[in-house]
Amino acid sequence: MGKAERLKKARPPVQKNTHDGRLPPGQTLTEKFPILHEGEVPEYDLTTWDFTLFGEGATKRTFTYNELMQLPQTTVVKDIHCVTRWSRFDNAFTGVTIRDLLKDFEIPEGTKHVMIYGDHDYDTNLPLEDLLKADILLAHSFEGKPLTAKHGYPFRLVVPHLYFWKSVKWIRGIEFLQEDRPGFWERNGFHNYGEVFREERFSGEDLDIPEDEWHKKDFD
Ligand SMILES: Nc1nc2c(c(=O)[nH]1)N[C@H]1C(S)=C(S)[C@@H](COP(=O)(O)O)O[C@H]1N2
Ligand SMILES: [Mo]
Repeated sequence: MGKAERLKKARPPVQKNTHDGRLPPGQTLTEKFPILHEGEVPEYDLTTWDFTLFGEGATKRTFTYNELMQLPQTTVVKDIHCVTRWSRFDNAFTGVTIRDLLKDFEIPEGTKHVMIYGDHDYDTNLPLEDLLKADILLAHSFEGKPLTAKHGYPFRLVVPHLYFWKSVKWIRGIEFLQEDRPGFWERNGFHNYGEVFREERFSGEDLDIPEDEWHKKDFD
């Protein structure tokens, strides 16, 4: 059974205190930081690591690790929400805002969506408008320290208003798309957009995820 199918079959959690509307529906608060991903944690040599902006009609632009670190640095403090029902408040991520990253990059005319790519072979789609929100970050640090390997070192995307599967770890590039296309989880039963307060968990039939799904995972 696929992940979406398994989660859909389970009982919904009893709704508890929603922290004055701050906790999205169906979520449980945790102070730990669960670790979730498909496949192995990649290892990198930062002298060969790179990050690429590309797409139809775009002039491809590649950044080294040092080039990204020299761009203006921003810290955002945000709540994050995983589709497996954990939420964590007040997470301080530091890095480069997508707005700063794209300052000298010409986004191809007609771009409405982007595909975000991460190792190993992970991808997820976003509307361009969402990517360009002021708080969207290419993050290298969490709570003032470099991201751990399991949380996405050296860089991950942070998209706080959508479920956390959109926040690609081990990010390697962004493709500018003329036509929307589903990414990995979007092809596997999850919602194309994933807004947390509207509970956009699945595509198609809207059922529930067990409260304890994420307790089975690793965390730090
Ligand atoms: N490259 C990559 N990024 C990924 C994933 C993945 O499998 N591969 N999983 C996503 C999912 S489903 C979640 S919930 C978050 C988890 O991030 P965390 O482990 O730092 O909590 O990473 C997202 N980013
Ligand atoms: Mo997830």
